[in-house]
Amino acid sequence: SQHRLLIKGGRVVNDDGTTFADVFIEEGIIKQVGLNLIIPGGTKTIDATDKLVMPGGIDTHTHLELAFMGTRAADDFYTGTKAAIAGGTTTILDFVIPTKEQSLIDAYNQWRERADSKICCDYGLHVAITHWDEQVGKDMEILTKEKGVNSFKVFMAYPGTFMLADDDIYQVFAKCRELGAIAMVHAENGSVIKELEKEMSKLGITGPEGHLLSRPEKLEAEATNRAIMIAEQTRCPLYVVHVMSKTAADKIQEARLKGQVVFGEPIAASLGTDGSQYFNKCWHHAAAHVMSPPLRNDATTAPYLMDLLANGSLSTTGTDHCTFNINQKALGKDDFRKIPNGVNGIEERLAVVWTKGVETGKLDINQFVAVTSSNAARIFNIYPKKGRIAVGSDADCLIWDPKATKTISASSHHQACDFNIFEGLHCRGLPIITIVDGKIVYDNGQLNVLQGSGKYLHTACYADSVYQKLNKREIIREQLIKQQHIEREPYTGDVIVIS
Ligand code: DUC
Ligand code: ZN
Ligand code: ZN
Ligand code: ZN
Repeated sequence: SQHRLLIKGGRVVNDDGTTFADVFIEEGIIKQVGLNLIIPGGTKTIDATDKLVMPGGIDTHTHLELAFMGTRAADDFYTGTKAAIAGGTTTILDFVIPTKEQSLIDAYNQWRERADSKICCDYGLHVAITHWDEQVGKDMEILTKEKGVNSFKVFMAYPGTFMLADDDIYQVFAKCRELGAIAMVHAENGSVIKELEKEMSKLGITGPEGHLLSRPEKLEAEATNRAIMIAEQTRCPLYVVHVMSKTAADKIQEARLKGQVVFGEPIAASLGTDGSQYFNKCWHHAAAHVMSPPLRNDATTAPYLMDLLANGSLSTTGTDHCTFNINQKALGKDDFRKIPNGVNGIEERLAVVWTKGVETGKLDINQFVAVTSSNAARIFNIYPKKGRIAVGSDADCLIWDPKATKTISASSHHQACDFNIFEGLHCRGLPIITIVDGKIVYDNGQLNVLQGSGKYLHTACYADSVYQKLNKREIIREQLIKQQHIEREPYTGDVIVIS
């Protein structure tokens, strides 16, 4: 029966070790892991000889059917998660982004409604804070206490729509700290970008290369550093989304070496391709790569980010999957500022990380599981329900063939979008079977998903773990400040007001 599965003869890979073991699944849960298991009759067996059995991927960063820049992302919760499953991802974390007029709760409900009817795998939600006032603080509390949200993102870019100034960012981070939530940031200096964009138009640069030229790497590194500083001042853990450059990654590494709780997320695009395409003579090729922060125009960034994943300075991999068809990108045909921002990745991420990380000898197979799944599960507090092959965990698993190969192409991908920024990339290491909720939903190229079958993950805030460390620091900091308090004779002379 479909309710019982035995995965036999494979190597079970978790982030902390590898064992030869069989895995027995019943009613969507892993019930036994080991050898010589006693299995009820009527169990379907999957032969995993010479294959790896791994926890399904967790994509920490998606924007399915997002209304953005005058249009809506081409992949919705159905096509997006179908593609995710074909690529070995079995959980996504999408971003609720309220409009200016919308309350956080309204926006959250809207996302739940959209996702629940279409989604094919389990999902969680981060919530973006696009303006700050006391009501927003109260809504953040409701979201954490009643709605299962434990992460909030601020934008340091997109002035006029999403961008927050430093004082508001401080308030959001302080609130996260109070609630035990994790603060997330899109780190780019939006105000300076706006000025550089104006300079591009003055110089007559209206094509996609202007997108790159108006968003220099320094602006990403500066904002990353500033977000880290504000997180430090508010004693809040910080998660930097879409790390796109070497110098931004360096800021995260430095802060971690000093003991600050900061996590960095490179994405499939920043690990698997580069920004040279912004100079492609073909407009739509260049436009397809437009995302923010941009891909960097050098061959050294991607391997550098992989090195930092390997040494633990960067923690997870997401995608920022937010696809637009060529005719949607064409909204910006005369002005790069109007090209909808977003790229592919939801389907390609695991193959890209394996090809660029494991095949190159930088990551071992346990690190591969860590950066594609387990670390995300731990950071967003869904571990070990997700991110682990173990008794009691959800049966979201992959049968991975390290020898399987394919060439990525828009002509064969499972996304709704008509372009793929990884076109032509030759990958080695692929999922051959994807199991979601104990069911085989992808088997050697064949998808068998059920629209609306995915469930929302209620995530809890942290009361301890990373926070214990922060609580200790908070006490030490307050003691240090108090020690510097000076007892003084009060001033008793005149006070003169000059008006
Ligand atoms: N960047 C993108 O490229 N797309 C969606 C939102 C974002 O910040
Ligand atoms: Zn972003
Ligand atoms: Zn072309
Ligand atoms: Zn994003």
